[in-house]
Amino acid sequence: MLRSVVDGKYLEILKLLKRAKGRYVSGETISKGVKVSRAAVWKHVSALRKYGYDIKSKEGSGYKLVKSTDQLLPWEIKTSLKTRYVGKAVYHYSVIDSTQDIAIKLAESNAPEGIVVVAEKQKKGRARVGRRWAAPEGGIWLSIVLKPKIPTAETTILPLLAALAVCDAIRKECKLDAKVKWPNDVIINGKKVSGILAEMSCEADMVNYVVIGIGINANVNAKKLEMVIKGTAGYYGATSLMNEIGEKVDRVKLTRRILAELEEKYRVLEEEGAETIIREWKERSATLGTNVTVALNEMCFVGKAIDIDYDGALLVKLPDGNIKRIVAGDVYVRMVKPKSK
Ligand code: BTX
Repeated sequence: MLRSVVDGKYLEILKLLKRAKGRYVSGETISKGVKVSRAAVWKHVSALRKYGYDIKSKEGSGYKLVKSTDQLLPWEIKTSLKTRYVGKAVYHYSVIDSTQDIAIKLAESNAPEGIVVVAEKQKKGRARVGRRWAAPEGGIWLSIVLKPKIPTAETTILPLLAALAVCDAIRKECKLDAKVKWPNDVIINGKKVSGILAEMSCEADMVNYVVIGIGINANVNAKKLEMVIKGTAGYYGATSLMNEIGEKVDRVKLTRRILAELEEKYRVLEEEGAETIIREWKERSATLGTNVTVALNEMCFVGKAIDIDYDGALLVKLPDGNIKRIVAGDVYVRMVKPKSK
């Protein structure tokens, strides 16, 4: 694991290099500015390169930052992060089984609300109802600890809220027509680009914590990903932001935006209740108005998705006119476009 509080000297050197805006900074200037020996400057620069920073060195000129890192390093995420508490502490891993495991451990040991665990790659990414989530390098795989002051029954809205936050962050940061698909997916052109997993601990009517897991296929090769997950439960095609845009996205910027969107929507939920979140979710919905196939345990039925209930449940109108409430968590909804007349 990478220390969440990195050696302050790295950050000071980075600051100097960033301030130079692509120009060389002499070893002597860095050494004086950061108050370490020239040999230590060299050592720190080598360490920064390992974190993915492209730093050139030239005899007689010094060092210049050619390109910042693409890794989701805590200090990069926290720079100009516009949140009050979400993402103020970030734990970063290069490879891990699941960010959910660490976030749950942190939540169990009374970690503050808003703590984030992020990984470059997951070996055993978890999805809903015991499924697996493919999480190769290039994606954004993170978990956030929340401690909502709402009744347990109302937490069902949280996965929808998180999907909405991701959807809006993608729209704003990548200018893509992202939509939400009930209950917790974000899709682009009908294919899944992001999935959300909410795991919680509660006692009676009190929520101890909810860990929201967010997976986004950012700079992932969608074709390769589809080959890995094709045919698995819940599969209906996958895409990535890189595939949709045709170039890599800035994962650090997008992560910051996701955290800010999530904190803001969460504030709205706590202060005003679920109404606004549900309205916004409906505005971005790819599900409402479509015919859906709902697979619920052993049963399967078709109907038209007509609305979202106050708690995030999907309301489906059956062919006999009855309305069925589908509660998130145990169903798989396949959307079928209504036939054009
Ligand atoms: P879900 O049940 O909605 O989706 C799971 C299904 O989605 C899988 O069975 C498979 O068909 C498909 N799938 C698997 N991987 C991908 C992918 N990368 N892109 C598109 N489709 C895929 C979704 O559950 C919950 C996902 C949460 C993932 C995050 S990542 C950070 C955190 N840590 C962790 O272990 N899980 C969460």
